[in-house]
Amino acid sequence: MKPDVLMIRASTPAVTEALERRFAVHKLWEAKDRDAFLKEVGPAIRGIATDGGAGASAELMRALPKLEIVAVNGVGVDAVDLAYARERGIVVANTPDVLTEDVADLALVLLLAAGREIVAGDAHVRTGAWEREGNRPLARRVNGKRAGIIGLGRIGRAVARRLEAMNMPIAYHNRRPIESPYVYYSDPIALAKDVDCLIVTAAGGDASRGLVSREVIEALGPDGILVNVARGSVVDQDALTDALRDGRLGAAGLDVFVDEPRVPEALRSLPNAVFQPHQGSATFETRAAMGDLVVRNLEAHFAGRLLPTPVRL
Ligand code: 8YV
Repeated sequence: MKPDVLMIRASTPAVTEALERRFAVHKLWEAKDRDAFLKEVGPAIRGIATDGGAGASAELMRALPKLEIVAVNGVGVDAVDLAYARERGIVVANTPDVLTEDVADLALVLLLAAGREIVAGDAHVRTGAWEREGNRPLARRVNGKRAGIIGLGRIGRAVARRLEAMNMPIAYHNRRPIESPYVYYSDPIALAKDVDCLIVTAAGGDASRGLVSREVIEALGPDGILVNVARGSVVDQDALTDALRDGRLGAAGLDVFVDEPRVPEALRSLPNAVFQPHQGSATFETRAAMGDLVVRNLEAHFAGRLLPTPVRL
């Protein structure tokens, strides 16, 4: 008998089919009455397939008494109640490494797009403003500027490699220094003071909540560029909005927000910010590799084998 797996959100047809070949898949997002659906299928569910945003709350896991594994289609597990999973002996898997280079690419895109005002330039051509009004004002250089990375993990290091190619001196903030060629700052405010561009690649969750505070944003200053491809929770979004509006921060490139997909109008309307709707890992290639890892983690678990990419709880 195929193990029963609860899918939280829709995935690509290929991933859904791969799951359906191996498991009895129950699609939570299709349920009209979530509670009634969980009451009906909940007692049989042994695995969850979810994504980084939806995760798995304690409330959801409580409705699944036979739950053994949560497989996340993403590297971030901040939306999974890890303490509850640990308590219940539920194992958690994620999809590290396969998305690293794509997320780093997007960080670089956002940094350059924010600095060089790519979106406004595009509109200038598209709307005919170039012909009507003439050239656009000058924009900020990015290459050679000092870069700070908040969270020098796998993705942070992949960003750093790209910035090295752009001749940017690199410093970073982690909770503790790690083996790396870059300058360590224990204080994110001091780091922001000393750099021109700050790129946020830290894991989400309580440990990093509000780490890029009002003070950090102020320290980055009116010529500074902030890029966030991590989680909206790492940055004080209200402070960021205020600083961008008042010119106390130069520009921002944001792929992630506090309450996705809701982005406050006050932030959305700012001309010195460039946005993406949480697209860091959203390429055909990476999403296929992530989906494959989700399937392989579930498969390994139900076959009694070691998981390819377990999360240490
Ligand atoms: C996606 C992500 O949001 O890996 C993560 O932590 O944020 C992303 O890859 C998502 O989980 C894809 O379904």
